[in-house]
Formats: sequence, structure tokens, C-alpha cells
Amino acid sequence: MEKQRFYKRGKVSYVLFFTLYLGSFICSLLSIAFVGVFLLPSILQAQERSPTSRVQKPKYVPGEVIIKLKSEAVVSKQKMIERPTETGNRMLDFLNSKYQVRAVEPVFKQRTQESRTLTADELSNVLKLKIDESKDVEAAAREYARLEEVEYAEPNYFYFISAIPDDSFFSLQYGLQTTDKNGIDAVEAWDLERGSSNVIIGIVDSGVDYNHEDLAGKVLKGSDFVNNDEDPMDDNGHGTHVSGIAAAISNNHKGVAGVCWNCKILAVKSVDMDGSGANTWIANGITYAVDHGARVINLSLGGSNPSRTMELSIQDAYRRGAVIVAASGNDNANPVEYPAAFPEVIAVGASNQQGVKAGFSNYGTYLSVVAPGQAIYSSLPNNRYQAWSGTSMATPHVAGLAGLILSKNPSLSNIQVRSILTSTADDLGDPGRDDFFGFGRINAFRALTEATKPGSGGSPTPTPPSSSLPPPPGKTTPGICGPFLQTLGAIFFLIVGRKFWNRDLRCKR
Ligand SMILES: [Ca+2]
Ligand SMILES: [Ca+2]
Ligand SMILES: [Ca+2]
Repeated sequence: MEKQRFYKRGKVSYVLFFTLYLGSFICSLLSIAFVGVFLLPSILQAQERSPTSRVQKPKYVPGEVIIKLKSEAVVSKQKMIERPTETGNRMLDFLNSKYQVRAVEPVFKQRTQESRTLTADELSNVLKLKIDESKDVEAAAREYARLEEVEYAEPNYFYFISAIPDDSFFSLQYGLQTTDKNGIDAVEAWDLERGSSNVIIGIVDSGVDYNHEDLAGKVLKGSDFVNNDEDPMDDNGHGTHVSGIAAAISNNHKGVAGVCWNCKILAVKSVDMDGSGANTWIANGITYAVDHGARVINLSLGGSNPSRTMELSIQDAYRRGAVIVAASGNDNANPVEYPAAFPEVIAVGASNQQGVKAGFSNYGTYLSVVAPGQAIYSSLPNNRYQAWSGTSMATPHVAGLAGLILSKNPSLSNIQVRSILTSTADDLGDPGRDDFFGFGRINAFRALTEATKPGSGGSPTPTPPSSSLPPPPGKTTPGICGPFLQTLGAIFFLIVGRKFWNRDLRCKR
């Protein structure tokens, strides 16, 4: 009787448990089918429609591999540069001849003496290998990365500008209006500060039309890393648009007002006429901008690959005190793109005229703040003006405000500026920091009020944020692993559970 009851109870609980397990498994399968049938097509469609001005470009520069030699590497850089197939290192010589390395050169150029001493070997050990163009760049990078002498190897990825022309002139420059008009409250802020010509904002972009009526005279001509010349004239329009948002000549009865009226713009061309920039061009642009006095760096561009070369230049700029601002990306995806996703960078998403997230704006854990980015009116080459949309347009609002803050209080560190930007932002969406708006939409008036307070922005001797690489962004995919593991679990349960059940009964008998 006792045995039978036990037997029955065991069987009932086993059947019950197994039914529940099977139920949850079927639920998972159904949810995957749902995602596959209904959601996936719309996700893919949304990505196809994503509002960027990207042209069909390869993911990286053909025939180029970037490697960083370890500081203690026996192979001298000079040997690599002079005779790539006779370095004396067997494996390196083997790969260099396998991939028919035609030329090797340092990635980072034109470094000033002062910056060189600060960063020692960190940047000078980064080399660009020109391999035979018919070879597989990704395979080459993988092979070089395995060498003991090599710290990392990667393709020379392209990043892209994040903007589209927008014909809606409806709300001209709402982005600078008061909070109730969904702007950043710049009009009130200008009573406190209109910017100093001592503060330089580095626009690392497609160049700047330095002859534009609303920019002429305030643009410092930097360098052109795309065409390797000293003339950063804009042949795309994007850099001129971004520059106007950050710091157009204002109150001149022409064109538009910039956020920081009197800040200087350092024009650095790192993006080509099609709107894409190789990582080596952009990384060079960043170090160049800091070398030439930029306290704020605007990066209205991005991509999904966490380039180590880019990260090195960002860390270098950060260590030297630059405020680095970058676009979150225009795919309405989580997480944000690189370089915005690096911890040293202020990642900027876009809000719109309604004060909600712009439909295209990327979001997630790494998002710092938002700024107006939809239908933003600004300058274009040849004295033109147009409204464009994108996180590219949101970013220079933040760069301009960082310029105003540093004009008001030049002694602030980059961490303090960041802290002021985030702590004075207007909270949007869910209360407190959230993944769609970060700390909220920047507020110029509140930020400048904060910047004038003694001890503003927290500790004057800031510690850098964790420099560990955030996980690479990827589109969220439905979890295939869950049901797979569940199936395995169910089989395991069937076999082991049955064994225990039998043994249990045997023992009790
Ligand atoms: Ca040029
Ligand atoms: Ca103007
Ligand atoms: Ca919020």
C-alpha cells in the first residue's frame, strides 16, 4: 500500500514536471516561429530603410591589414618597413611573403614631438601592411593576429557618416529653442556665454567649406587624410553641415546660428566624398586634432566594428584631455555604433521636434545623452543651407555645448565637462537614465549655470572610465540556444530521471 502510494506519487510528479518542461519547450518554439514569420521581415525591412547616406562600399579597404607590434617585439619596426620579407623573424617573413606585402608604413603620421613623448610606443607600433589585393584581408588579419610579436591585427574598416538630407524646413532651428519647444535651451544660454575663440572644436569629418559665408574666418585649416594633402575642403557637405550646427558665425544676419558662436573649428578631413572613412584616416584625424589644440572632438560617424586602432587614438585623445563626442548611429538598433560605444566617448542619440526619440536613432546601455537630430537646418558648401537628419546632426549640438562650457570655465577637465552635460540634461522617457535617451536631452542653459559654480563637475582629478572594450555591437537575434539547450535538457532529464525513478523505487522496495 505504502509502496504503491509512493510509486504513484513519484509517477505523478514526474509526469507533471515533464509536461511543464515540454510545455515551456513548445512555447519557445512557437515564439521563435512568431519572430521568424512576423517580426524578422519587418526588422530586416526597417534596416533596409534605415536613413543613412551610405553608399555601397566594401566593409574595409581592400589590400590593407593593420597590425600593432608588441612593444617588446624583437622585430624592429624599421626592418618591417624597409624589407618586409627579410625581418629575420621566420613567421613574420613567411606571412609577409605569403600575402605579398608590398609596403609597410606607420599608421599614425605627423605627430608633434610633445604628443610623441606622451604616448611613447603606443601609437608608433601600429603599422599598415599593403598586401596583394587579391588576398583575403580577413584571413590575413587572423593569421597575423596569431603571431607572438603581434598585439592585434585587423582590416582597415570603413566607418560611415550618419546623416540624410531632410527637406522639412518646417521647424527651422527648433534645436536651439527652449525646452518646451524641444530644443536645448541655447537661446537663454547665450546670455551666459557665447563662446571663446580660444576653444577649438575638431570636426573630424568630410572636411569643411572654409569659404562659406557663415563659417569663413573661424575655420582653422587642418589636414586631409583621405587625399594626403593639407587642404581639408569639403567635397561631401556633411562636415560643413556639422560645423554649422556646432559653431556657425552667429548674429550676423546670415544663415544659421551655431551652438558655440565664437568657438574655432579645426577642419580635419577623414571621410571621403561618398561619406565613408577608413579607420586609419579617422584615427589619424583624431590624434591630429588633439595635437593641434582641439579640446572637443566631434565624430559624426560610426560603424559596427570595434577597431583597435580607433580605440588607441581615442584613448590617446582622452588621456590628453579631449572631450570626445560621437554619433550613436542611424539604424534604430541596440547597441550604439563605434566609436560612440567606447567608454571614453560621449555617445549621442537624436531627439526630434516632438521631444521623443528620432525613429532612426540607435540606443542602449552605452548611450550618454540625446540632442535634436531630426530636420536640423545648417550650412552646406557654396553658401547653401539645408535641413538634414541623423545622429550626425545631434552630435555637434553636444560638441558645441562642450565648447561653450569650456569657454565659460577653461579649467574644467574632460570628465568634468561630461559630468556637467549628463547631470544637467532634461530627463526624457522613463524617469532617470534610460536606454533610449541616456541621461536625457542636453540643456545648454542649465549646463552653463552649472559650469560657473565653484567645484562644478565633481572631482578635479578625474579617473578615466574603464578602458575595457565593450562587447561588439550586433543586431539582437532571437535566442536559438535556449530551445536547443532545453531539448538537450529534456533528453537528459528523460534518461537520468528515468534511471533515478527506477533506482528510487528499487531502494524503497
Ligand atoms: Ca584635400
Ligand atoms: Ca549666421
Ligand atoms: Ca529618462
